[in-house]
Amino acid sequence: MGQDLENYSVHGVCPHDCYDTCGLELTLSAKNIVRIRGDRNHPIMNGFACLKVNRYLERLSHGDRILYPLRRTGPKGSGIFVRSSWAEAMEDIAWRLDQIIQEFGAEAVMPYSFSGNMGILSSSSMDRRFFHRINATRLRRTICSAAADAAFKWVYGSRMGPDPQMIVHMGRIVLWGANPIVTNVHQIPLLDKAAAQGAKIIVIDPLKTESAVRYGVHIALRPGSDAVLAMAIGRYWLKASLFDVEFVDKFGSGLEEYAQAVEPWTVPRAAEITGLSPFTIENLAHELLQDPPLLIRTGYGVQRNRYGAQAIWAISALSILSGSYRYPGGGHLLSQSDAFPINWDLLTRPDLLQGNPREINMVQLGNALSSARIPPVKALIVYNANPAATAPDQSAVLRGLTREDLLIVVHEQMMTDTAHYADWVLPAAMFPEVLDLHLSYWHQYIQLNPKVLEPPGEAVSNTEFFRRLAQASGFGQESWVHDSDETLIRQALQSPHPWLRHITWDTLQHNPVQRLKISPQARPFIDFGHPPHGLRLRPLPLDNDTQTVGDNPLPFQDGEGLPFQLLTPSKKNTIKSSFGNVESLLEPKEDPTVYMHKRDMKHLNLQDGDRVRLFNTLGSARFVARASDKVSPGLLLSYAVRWNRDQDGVNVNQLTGQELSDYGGGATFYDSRVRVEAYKQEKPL
Ligand SMILES: Nc1nc2c(c(=O)[nH]1)N[C@H]1C(S)=C(S)[C@@H](COP(=O)(O)OP(=O)(O)OC[C@H]3O[C@@H](n4cnc5c(=O)[nH]c(N)nc54)[C@H](O)[C@@H]3O)O[C@H]1N2
Ligand SMILES: Nc1nc2c(c(=O)[nH]1)N[C@H]1C(S)=C(S)[C@@H](COP(=O)(O)OP(=O)(O)OC[C@H]3O[C@@H](n4cnc5c(=O)[nH]c(N)nc54)[C@H](O)[C@@H]3O)O[C@H]1N2
Ligand code: SF4
Ligand SMILES: [Mo]
Repeated sequence: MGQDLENYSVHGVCPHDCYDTCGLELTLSAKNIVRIRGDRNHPIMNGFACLKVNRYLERLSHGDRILYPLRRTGPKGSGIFVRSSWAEAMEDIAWRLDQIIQEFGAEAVMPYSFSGNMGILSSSSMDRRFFHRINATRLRRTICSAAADAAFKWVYGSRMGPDPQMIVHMGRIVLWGANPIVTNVHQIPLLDKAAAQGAKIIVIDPLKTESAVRYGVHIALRPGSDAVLAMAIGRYWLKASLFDVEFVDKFGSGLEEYAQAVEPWTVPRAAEITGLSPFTIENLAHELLQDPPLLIRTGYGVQRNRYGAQAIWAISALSILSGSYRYPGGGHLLSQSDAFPINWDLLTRPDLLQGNPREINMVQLGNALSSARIPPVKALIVYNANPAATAPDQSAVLRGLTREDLLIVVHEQMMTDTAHYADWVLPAAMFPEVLDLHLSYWHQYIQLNPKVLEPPGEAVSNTEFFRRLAQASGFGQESWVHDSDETLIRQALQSPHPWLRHITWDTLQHNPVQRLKISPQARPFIDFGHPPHGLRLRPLPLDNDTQTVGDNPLPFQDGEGLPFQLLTPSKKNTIKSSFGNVESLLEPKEDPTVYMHKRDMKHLNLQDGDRVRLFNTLGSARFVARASDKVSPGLLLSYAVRWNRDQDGVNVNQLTGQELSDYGGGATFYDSRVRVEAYKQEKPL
């Protein structure tokens, strides 16, 4: 704690779904937070947070904040509520859940949550215990990274990578489907340092992003064609004997099957599919092997399509064939999610589950709510998520959310698009108001977030919400309900794993930021975490064989009169829909914008600033068209995710579908095909 006469500062952790998981410095005066900034003592933040979190005070006391339990009185989706009490809310919800379970069975109850607060308590502790105990439908939390996670596990056995701080020692860095200036801003000083020391940074992205411009070398391939590019490079290396035979012999497996799988992908054929020239592909194949160490830094953009898992597999193969893991800091960095060996079982208590309730993939929420299934979903409990804005096939989702026979409970901080559809809206606390422990999916620090403020009104943490719901549901006699937040953290840290040595509740009190006990020099999968099956080059056992890359020409060609492919990646000043209501972060009266290539605009007779409607068989939405050189012809760009309430009650997810990726059941947001029409006046499609 830093001190001056009246103000003092405490450590906090940014809870948002972002690679950086920033340590923050909260300055308090008379029990109010007066400033939030990046932690000056954290080795990665160096006192800097980001555009969004520098304005956090506005979010903390925002007019949209929900302060009391609210009961719906108007029609579903009208947003008409009256203030109620926790007692009344819990009694009514528990009674209705009980009725539903008696009539339809416990699988008629469905949780829906993702990463509103990434702390382990807020995202997966008491909530999981509650749903396990009642045997509710299990949610497959796939909306973000499931294809990549599954492919990564297939290849390497677990989701780990080199220490991100080692990137400064690399000779070659590939940013593959990642845009760190927007989504991982604390990587930028590290990349800049690497570049200043002579590293070559190559950006592989269909869009000319800010990161592509900053680092100069940009490979603008067609979206969804990464697996083809990576296979062609792998084949080229095999044919020219350019790969690291000794490394592959010692640590790899499945080379023969790999060679068979990549055989069709000659450089000319890959050039046709990727839209790159044969020279660019061959040149890239040579570039990747020069000036090691090589780090491939993949982002999630590369896997939000029907070939997403194959892309990750094929890119991973390059990290193995090049022997990049020989060097400390080299290899493939996508996620560190498995690097934190905490005791998930004690935290989430899968032992409370009886039997084997069905699973529903969250990408298919629309189908789950609006098409017949047995049992039907009769209760939806939403927390840490805003699916009315962020889930694909929004028409189906909104149709489901307006069902009068569906009990919808939303625990939220803000009156979001989803909260509008609720029967009950319950107020949720924000990060300075809750105790939590944070891991990261990028760096290797574990951090404590102490509670420094009382929540306003009657807001409660996620753990407290589920404790109250469990008690109202008749589980008050069971010990799992009564574990305090401190106990939950102590349980999570009960692990014999050497990486967590001395990281305990007590040491975290004095030192809230602690590095896992892994040497930055240790090489993943070589010095630790070596999978019994070796590093797998063997192709993925796809969930859906029809999705083998190359069998299906889409999304590489015009499809069914829908000539444009629409990409909807992350937006600089929001995190998905979070921050979408913080006025100072948004342009005044900012219009929903779609960026187009000027050749396409000319072809459609559009001027910069014209209004257009994008549509496909799923839905439609209105935008302002802007000419941009970020996109190539045939591509459209619109940053996600806006609040529906700011765009005719719908957003860009009107145009995205529920199809799953080739493996791992991931989302395919960036496979969206659309038509563009000048928009003059309202008319039915
Ligand atoms: N400011 C901000 N930060 C965020 C978020 C946010 O919304 N805003 N979201 C957070 C979340 S939830 C996540 S999951 C991460 C995601 O952050 P990233 O991992 O960076 O992923 P995306 O933003 O989805 O896309 C990154 C890039 O992939 C490109 N891309 C799209 N399709 C393809 C393709 O087929 N091939 C290739 N090679 N590239 C492609 C896009 O053009 C984009 O530039 O960021 C987190 N951080
Ligand atoms: N078109 C398109 N759609 C996308 C994507 C895309 O690239 N393109 N990306 C997808 C990806 S990668 C992701 S991860 C998803 C994210 O989708 P969501 O999980 O819906 O994420 P957010 O929009 O950030 O909404 C999180 C909500 O949780 C609330 N919240 C925050 N903290 C707490 C808390 O402690 N308790 C409770 N109860 N609530 C809290 C916030 O107020 C916010 O409304 O969106 C997906 N949607
Ligand atoms: S949103 Fe990301 S960059 Fe910004 S403070 Fe949070 S973790 Fe850091
Ligand atoms: Mo995500």
